[in-house]
Amino acid sequence: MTLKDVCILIPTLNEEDAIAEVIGEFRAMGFEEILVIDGHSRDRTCERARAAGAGVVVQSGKGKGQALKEAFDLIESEQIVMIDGDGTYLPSEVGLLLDPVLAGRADHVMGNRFGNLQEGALTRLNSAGNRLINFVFRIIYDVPLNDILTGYRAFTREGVRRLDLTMTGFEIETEMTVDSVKKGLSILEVPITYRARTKGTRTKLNPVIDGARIIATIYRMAKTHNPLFYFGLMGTLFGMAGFLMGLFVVREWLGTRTEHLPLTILTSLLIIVGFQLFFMGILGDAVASMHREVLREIYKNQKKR
Ligand SMILES: Nc1nc2c(ncn2[C@@H]2O[C@H](COP(=O)(O)OP(=O)(O)OP(=O)(O)O)[C@@H](O)[C@H]2O)c(=O)[nH]1
Ligand SMILES: [Mg+2]
Repeated sequence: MTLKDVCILIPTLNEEDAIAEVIGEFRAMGFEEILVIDGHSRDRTCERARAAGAGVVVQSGKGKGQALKEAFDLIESEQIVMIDGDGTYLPSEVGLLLDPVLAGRADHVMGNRFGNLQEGALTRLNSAGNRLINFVFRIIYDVPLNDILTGYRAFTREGVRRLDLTMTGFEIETEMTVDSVKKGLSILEVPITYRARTKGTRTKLNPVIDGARIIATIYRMAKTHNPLFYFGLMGTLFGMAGFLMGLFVVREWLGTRTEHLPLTILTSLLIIVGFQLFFMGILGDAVASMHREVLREIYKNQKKR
């Protein structure tokens, strides 16, 4: 196994002030296969990346997710490291991520930015948003990961091939993490450094819009992984609404003998729908566990062959 079997993958969009240094550091360490997947930068990112010794492909569509998916299909190296092109991650820490993959100890290694989060690297809003998102993830998926949105990761190509990625934007990291959990890849989290972006570069991430999209993705993907949570949450909301309305109806009747017929019907409907959703969750849960078992068997057999 040599560094020749490793591809360094860097998505970029207008990162002319940072990209050359990121590539240069990897080249200095002996990495030869460096692929920049560019999102139609309007600055000199592509020229600088080429001059620094990387292969450059301009993505066919839009968004970081679309870029990464397109790049994964192009890469033939056995191991893949992905890193942002904005200078926020340290190329010198690549060993932390790559070594476990090379040693066969993990299919997917994730760099935990909270390991060494430097001043100014995350705005207060982004930091709070990240922590909230990780908290929600841990509740739904019950996997002890601390930084599911990290942009510094290493994979085996085999691991990446097993992922079904559909998101085009900044939801891609969520999808990579969640689908790795669903597919049963061996995941490892290692603490890394996260710096403030290189001067002159600008974020493409909108904390409110992208944050909401990410939480929606986590919840939506729970439908097949944790149906009890997915349907249970909806069922609880319906049930609670029914319960509160019922409380009102009963109090009115006990107090003044006033009957609220339409509200009574609505109350019963809400409670019934709430219970039904809950039972759907229980059924879904059984189906999901059976499906997981089948997948595991199939994968085990594939590996044996
Ligand atoms: N190819 C491609 N790359 C993108 C696109 N959007 C962002 N990127 C790159 O993806 C990486 C991450 O984007 P950032 O804007 O830094 O987002 P972030 O790291 O989540 O947020 P910050 O904390 O603000 O750095 C950077 O290298 C961007 O240049 C895109 O649409 N296409
Ligand atoms: Mg960044």
